[in-house]
Amino acid sequence: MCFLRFLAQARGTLGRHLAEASPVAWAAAPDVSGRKLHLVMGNESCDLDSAVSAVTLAFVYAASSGARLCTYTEHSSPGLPVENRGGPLVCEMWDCRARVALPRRYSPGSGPGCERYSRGPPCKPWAPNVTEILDHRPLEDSSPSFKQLPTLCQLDIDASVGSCATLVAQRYLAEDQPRSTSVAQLLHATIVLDTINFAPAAKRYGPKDEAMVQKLESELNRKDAQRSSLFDELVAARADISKLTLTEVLRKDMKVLQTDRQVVPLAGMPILVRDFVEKSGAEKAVREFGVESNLLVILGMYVSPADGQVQRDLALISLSGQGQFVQRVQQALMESNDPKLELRPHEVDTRFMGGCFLRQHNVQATRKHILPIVKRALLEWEADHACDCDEVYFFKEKPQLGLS
Ligand SMILES: [Mn+2]
Repeated sequence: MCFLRFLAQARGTLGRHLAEASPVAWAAAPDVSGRKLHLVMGNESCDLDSAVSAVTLAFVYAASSGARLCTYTEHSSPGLPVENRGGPLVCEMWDCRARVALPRRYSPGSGPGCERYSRGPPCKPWAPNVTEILDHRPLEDSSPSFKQLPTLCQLDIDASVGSCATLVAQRYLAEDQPRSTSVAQLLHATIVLDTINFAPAAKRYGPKDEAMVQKLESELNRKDAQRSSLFDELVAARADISKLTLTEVLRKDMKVLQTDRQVVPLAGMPILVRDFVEKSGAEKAVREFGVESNLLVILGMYVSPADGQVQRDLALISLSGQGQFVQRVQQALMESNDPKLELRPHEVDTRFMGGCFLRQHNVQATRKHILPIVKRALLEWEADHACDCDEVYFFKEKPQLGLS
């Protein structure tokens, strides 16, 4: 099977199901045996790893399962900014305009078939139909979606690898068929990028990443010496934000932290936040990005094209002026020991939108490390302030009742 033809077919299938058939029509359609719809989803931020893992895994499944219908989409959680704001969300690989925000048109459970899932904690409506999850981040087993996963759902969660593409490469290489140079190239490039080309200083890889890249290179007849020019090319492509608006730069690689009471978007950008906020229109972009959230976390990274040196910084901004809340999260990040982020003020301070801006001197720490620290701080804050609403109500009402 040809990978490009598979992609075209998958896109056509998805388009037909979403554009022409309503969920009602799906529900009414007879469940013809052998016509199951398999969905393989990446996560909402649609980075290179997410997109490549989803499409290549779909290809492997399609060829090995004999499924007549196999398609893919990006994961878009209902209620999150990615889905509703529309516009050209550009990911690292291709223009997402051609893609469809699935949950808006499809009511889960109404269509024939089952869903397969790669990457990320599944969003709630899909969870009961998920048959498999591949990820290199631990799943949140406390989340309601996790509890809805069927008992037979296979979990392939391996935090030791730097790239989810490594887990897909393992599947791809384990079979004799299908073979595709495009698939091997995509998986190879993604692993090289995600592991920062196996840079020892960044330590973002494990033995499995190395083994899979070597196997892919032997399939592609490449030498490992060619990796660094490929890496440079990929880094330059990823850092090229010249065609994006500033809001798209913020959304390009975002994750969303959700608790019962809050939604906190975390942006990951290929430039330092300190440089981003100097650009004209930055404030408008930040407001668009963080509308409806109490807190925005923006992580910046700059890789020097000359020597590959990495710099990182971060910002915490509250659009609703929740200074104490920002301070609490800042404190949690500053005090973190696992890992120590080594956060210190920038040489030149900024007052941009009243936010908190810090250089991160431990450049090995990534969003993967920062996300759980922020989440813990949110939950602690919520636990401490759980009674606030009742108390305010009580004190407002009490004098009225007592005095009148
Ligand atoms: Mn990844």
